[in-house]
Amino acid sequence: MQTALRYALPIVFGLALFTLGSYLVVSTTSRSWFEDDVRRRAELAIRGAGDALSQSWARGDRVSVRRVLDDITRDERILAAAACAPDGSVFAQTADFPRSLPCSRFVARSLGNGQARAWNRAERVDGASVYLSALPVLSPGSVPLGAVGLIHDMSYAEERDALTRRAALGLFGVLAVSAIVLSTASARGSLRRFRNDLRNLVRGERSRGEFQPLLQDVRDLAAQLSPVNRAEETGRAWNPERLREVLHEHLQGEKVVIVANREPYIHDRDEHGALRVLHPASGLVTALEPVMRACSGVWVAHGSGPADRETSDKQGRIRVPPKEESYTLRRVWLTAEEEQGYYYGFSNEGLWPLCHMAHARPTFRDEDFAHYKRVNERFAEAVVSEVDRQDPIILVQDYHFALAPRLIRERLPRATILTFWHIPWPNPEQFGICPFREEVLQGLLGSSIVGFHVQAHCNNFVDSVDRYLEARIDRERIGIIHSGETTLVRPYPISIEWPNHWAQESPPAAACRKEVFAELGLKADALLGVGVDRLDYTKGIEERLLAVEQLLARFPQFQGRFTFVQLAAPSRTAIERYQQLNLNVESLAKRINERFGSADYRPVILQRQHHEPPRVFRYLRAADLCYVSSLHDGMNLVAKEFVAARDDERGVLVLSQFTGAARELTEALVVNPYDLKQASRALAAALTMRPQEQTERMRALRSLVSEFNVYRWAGRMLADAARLRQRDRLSQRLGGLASVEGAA
Ligand code: ADQ
Repeated sequence: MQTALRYALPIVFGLALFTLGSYLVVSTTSRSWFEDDVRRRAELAIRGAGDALSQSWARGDRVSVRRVLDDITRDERILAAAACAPDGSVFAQTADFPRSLPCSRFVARSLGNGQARAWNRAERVDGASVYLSALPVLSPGSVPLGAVGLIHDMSYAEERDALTRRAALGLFGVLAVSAIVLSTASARGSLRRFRNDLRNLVRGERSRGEFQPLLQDVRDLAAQLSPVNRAEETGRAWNPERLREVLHEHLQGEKVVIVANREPYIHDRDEHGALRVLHPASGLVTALEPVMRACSGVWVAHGSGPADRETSDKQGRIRVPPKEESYTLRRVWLTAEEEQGYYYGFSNEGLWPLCHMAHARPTFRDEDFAHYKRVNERFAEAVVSEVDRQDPIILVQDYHFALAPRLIRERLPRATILTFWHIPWPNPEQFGICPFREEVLQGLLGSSIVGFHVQAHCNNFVDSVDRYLEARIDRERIGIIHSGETTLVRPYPISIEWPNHWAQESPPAAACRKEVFAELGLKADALLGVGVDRLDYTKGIEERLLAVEQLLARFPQFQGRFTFVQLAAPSRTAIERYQQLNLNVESLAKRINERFGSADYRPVILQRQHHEPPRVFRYLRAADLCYVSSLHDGMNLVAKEFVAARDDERGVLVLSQFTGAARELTEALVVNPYDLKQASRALAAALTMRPQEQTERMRALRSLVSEFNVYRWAGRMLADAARLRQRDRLSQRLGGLASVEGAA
């Protein structure tokens, strides 16, 4: 034993020195990288503001300079900015610029001694680790106008340093224990072998088995340190890994809780009594499920499947996705009356038609709203029972839960609540007809951030708050200050996963075409159009079929050749308007088939049932065109799914201008679905489009959807949440500053 210690002690001592040395090198190097990065950001920010800043400053336009400073602080690492006049007074500053840092300091450093130069320094301000920069700003005639002072957040550098320290300590522990064990072994007669092995290890040559754990630790340490600065790389594609990085690095790996009415997996029994899992036809589920698989956490939803109870535990929990369990689905059980009032009543007979311009009259009933409130409370309670900290991140989804953000905030005041409204928001006049408008708005303002697909919906929401509540609107930063709390309002255009696993798992496009043509009994030279929707009046299915009728009437060359297949998932069938729509669509299809069909030709094929995604994708891959004719749609993911499905770069998307998607997918043939002449012309153009043009358009569309995918949607929202939390914490630490307000 003594011999062993004689060998072990110097080794352990050596290892301690080695680990300390490595820690100092890694820590100093990464600190200097951070500081370089910060300096570069400061220069880029000021250079980027360029003429706009100097010209506004030279004009004495404080409002414009303030706007430029606000833009600069959109960089998630720049916390506050001030434009400081040469006499040391403040010319303009962002709301959260700390009073403890006088402008005169920045001016003295960057404009002192008659010189204009950049100055940077790491400091602690009121206990917070920050980095200060001062950069001179010159007028177009090179006269110094003053200096811009920037405060950068350095808390992440500290966190990284603490991680490095922990990793180094851990490594030292493992190395020390291993050294003792190995030296005991070496003392038993294998000294020479031990030396050789150690030499090999140091040289990086292949080592023997006993060193494998040490090497693994070294690799782990390297892996732990490697993400430094990675998340900040620009131009990186958004994917599950990057989304996880945002969550782990910026939000310390907190789990995410999603609240949504629809569950991602519905359990059911088939006609033989066998258990099966269905994927609901829902844009929300399509978008959020891949996000949840990437992030993990809990999805709280209404348990609506006939076999849901028997597949869940006592609390209504089940791990999903089936066979690849990575997150928890927490089912909330509703009575038939609750479902009627909350879901069919207030949500779908009230808010849905209220928010869509599709000429359906909203119906508001007191008893529906009472159920809506009660169900929102039940979901808020379910959320509280699922979180494991006081400041969780909660993603509230859609118009079923307008009251939930406030109810959650009352129970968890420090929660970060991101609410995403998946449908349009109407203008204030239209919204004003809702008898419960104030409660709905107050409920939503319990959120830290409210997101919509497009800026126009954000503006409508802000205008509605302005019209109906006592609130202060910060139009520059698009924030609403209500009862002392701030809610940011931001556009986050939703998308789909990319690469899309349904598309990847489908047979090649040519095989899909063959299969679908055989299934529909089409001739090899037939032309196929496809529509995929929930059977909902906002999707413009009647207008779509009318456009097909016009196409066949105005362009007879397509008679006998063109078939339009509509996959329509029955939806909200308990509501009369939907029953009416079902009948209308059926009689329209019948009329067109009678007018243009023959014994072996049906121009319109209606498939009114739920289709599982593999089948939807087979149809999307088989078609010559996809027509999305929504009368009003927040985004419309079918349009993006069609693009994802076409890895053969063929097929034409005809897209309604009233979808959120039309703002992004400009290479589609964009139409007004009410204008049947225009729409039928677009269908004809799609059917006669040269393959080369199809490819060019499809390639452009695919490049766009691949970049602006759902991971980016979620990542940007989570990054904003992280920034909000960071600023909130910093504001608290800096003391006396407007807390959440400053984060806006
Ligand atoms: P939805 O109104 O449900 O979504 P959408 O975005 O088009 O509309 O998504 C529908 C989803 O259901 C797609 O994934 C589609 O493949 C699937 N689907 C449609 N018909 C189907 C069928 N017959 N069988 C099986 N699956 C079918 C709401 C808003 C949209 C917004 C999304 C996401 O109304 O504007 O884009 O949320 O925010």
